[in-house]
Amino acid sequence: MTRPAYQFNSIIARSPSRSVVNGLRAEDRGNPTYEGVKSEHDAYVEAMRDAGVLVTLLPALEAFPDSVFVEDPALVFTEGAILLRPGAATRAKEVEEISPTLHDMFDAVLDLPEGYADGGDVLTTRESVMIGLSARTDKEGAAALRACLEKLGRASEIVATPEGVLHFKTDCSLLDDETVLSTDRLARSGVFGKFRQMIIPEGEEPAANALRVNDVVLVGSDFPRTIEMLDKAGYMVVPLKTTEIGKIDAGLSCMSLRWFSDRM
Ligand code: CIR
Repeated sequence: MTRPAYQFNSIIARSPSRSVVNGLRAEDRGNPTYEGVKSEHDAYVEAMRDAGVLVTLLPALEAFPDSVFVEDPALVFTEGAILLRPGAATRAKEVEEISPTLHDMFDAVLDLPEGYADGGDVLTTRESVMIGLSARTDKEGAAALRACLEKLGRASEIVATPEGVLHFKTDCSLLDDETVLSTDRLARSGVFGKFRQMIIPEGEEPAANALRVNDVVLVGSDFPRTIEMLDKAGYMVVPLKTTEIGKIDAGLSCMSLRWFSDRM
C-alpha cells in the first residue's frame, strides 16, 4: 500500500521579502503589511514543525515580491522535483532562485520544457496528479508537465479551473486520500467524481485552500464555519491567520513545497 498523499517529512519555505506588499493580486483590497505577512509566515512554519516536518527555510528575495509562495515555481515528490514555468512574467525567474536548492535535495530534477504551469494549479492525490488549466497554466504547459510526471512514475490528468479563479488549488484541497474540500463552484464541474466531497460554506470560499499535513489540517482562522464543519467531521484542525496573505490571493498551500523524503 502506498503512503498517504498528505504524509510529509520535509518542506521548503521562503521568508517573505519586504517587497511582498507589492505582490500580485486580481483585485485590489489594499496592500498587506510586511509585518503581518511575516507573522503569518512564522506561525505557518511553526505549525509545520509541530506537524512533524523538517523545514528548510530559504532567505527572502527582495527582487521577487511573490517569492514567499514557493509552491508555484516547482513541484516536488519523493521520486524527484520538477522546475516549472510560472505563468506570471514577474514570477518567471523565481525558478532560477529555487533551482540550486532542489538540485541539492533531489536526485532527479526535471525542467518543464515549454508552456506555462504554476504549482498552485497542481493537486497531488494518491492515484493521480490533477493539473488545472488556468490563466497561469496553459494546455502546452499541462501536456509537458504530464510527460515530466510520467518520467517520475506519476499518473496525471488535466482538469479545468473555474473561470476567474487564480489557481486550481485556490478552490480545493485534499483532506485525506478519499476526501477533498472544495468550493461549490469547483465541485459542480464534476472533477472530483471519485472523491467524497466536503463543500465550503457559502461566503468562505478562500478557506478551500486548506492544507492537510500528516495528522492535522491547517485552515484559515477567518473561516469559522469551515473550521466547525471539519472539526465535526473528525479532522484535527489547526487554524492559522491568512488575512494578510489573502490580500494577495494566497492561502495555506502556497507557502511550502512538501514531500516525503526517503533520504531521511
Ligand atoms: C500570485 O498571484 O502569484 C501571488 N500573489 C499569489 C500566489 C498564490 N499561490 C498559490 O496559490 N499557489
